[in-house]
Amino acid sequence: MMSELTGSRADIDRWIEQLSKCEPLSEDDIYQMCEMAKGVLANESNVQSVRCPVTVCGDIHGQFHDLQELFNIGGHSPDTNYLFMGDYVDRGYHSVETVSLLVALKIRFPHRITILRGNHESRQITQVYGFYDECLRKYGNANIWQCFTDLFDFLPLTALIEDKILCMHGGLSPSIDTLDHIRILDRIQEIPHEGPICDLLWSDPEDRPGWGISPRGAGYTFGPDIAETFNHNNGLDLIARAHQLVMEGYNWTNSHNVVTIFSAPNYCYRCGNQAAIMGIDDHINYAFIQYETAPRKDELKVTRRTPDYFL
Ligand SMILES: [Mn+2]
Repeated sequence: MMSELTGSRADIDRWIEQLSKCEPLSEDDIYQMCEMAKGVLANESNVQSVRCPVTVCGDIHGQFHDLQELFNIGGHSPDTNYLFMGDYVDRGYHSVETVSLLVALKIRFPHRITILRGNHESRQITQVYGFYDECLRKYGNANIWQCFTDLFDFLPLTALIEDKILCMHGGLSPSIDTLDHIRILDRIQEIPHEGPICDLLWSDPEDRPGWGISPRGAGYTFGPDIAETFNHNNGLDLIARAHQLVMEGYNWTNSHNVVTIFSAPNYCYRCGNQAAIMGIDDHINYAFIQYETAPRKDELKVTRRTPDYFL
């Protein structure tokens, strides 16, 4: 067991250096890091305030070398402020290193990086889509998986940039009309199968007006009218979200009320998509930066068994 609960700044810097080489941390280091991260994240709001400038990122899904490419293109932390909208784990080959690095950066630079919860930051989903198996493979037992999934309960559900851009992993919920409805949710729990927390992490925008049944089996689809009304009633310019593969890396929907950002290029090492991040400057002007996959000799033979790109 570790001798103390709180690591020093030197410990965290050592973790970041090790993780930057794509080397997993020891089990003791992970325990210590996750305990520190719980302390940081427990103090954040369900609607975490974020200031400009900031760069907004979508799904990463364990594609560690593409996360490094993202930092090469967007700037390294803490020189660039980042907001990640969830889905750090599953699918890709390096979920452990990816989520470890983002959590280490969060505790080292808590005001420079915001990490939201995605629908894959869940005990149930990670047992099906790769993170659980990867933890077993890399650590020989499920302790690290339990440690991380316990931490995931503390991740904020949404972020609000300069009171104008609302960011979440999935989308809107018929149970939520105002930002205060999100603020009062008790988020420290496994993602429920239904209800407002589930919807924020699972819903998708759609061209058809109104609410619809989601083909994912969780969350809803919401049309341009729903997004327009929500943005108007809450004084918002835009909803930025992730969760869906889009071939250009970003995609406008819902009459420009919603933008989807997806930051895993060549998703699952075979989708052929571009990735994108959204840079927002001091004046809330935004611009998209697209990028391609980074070359990776060690992952050329990796194939995923599930062709379901919905999740
Ligand atoms: Mn997702």
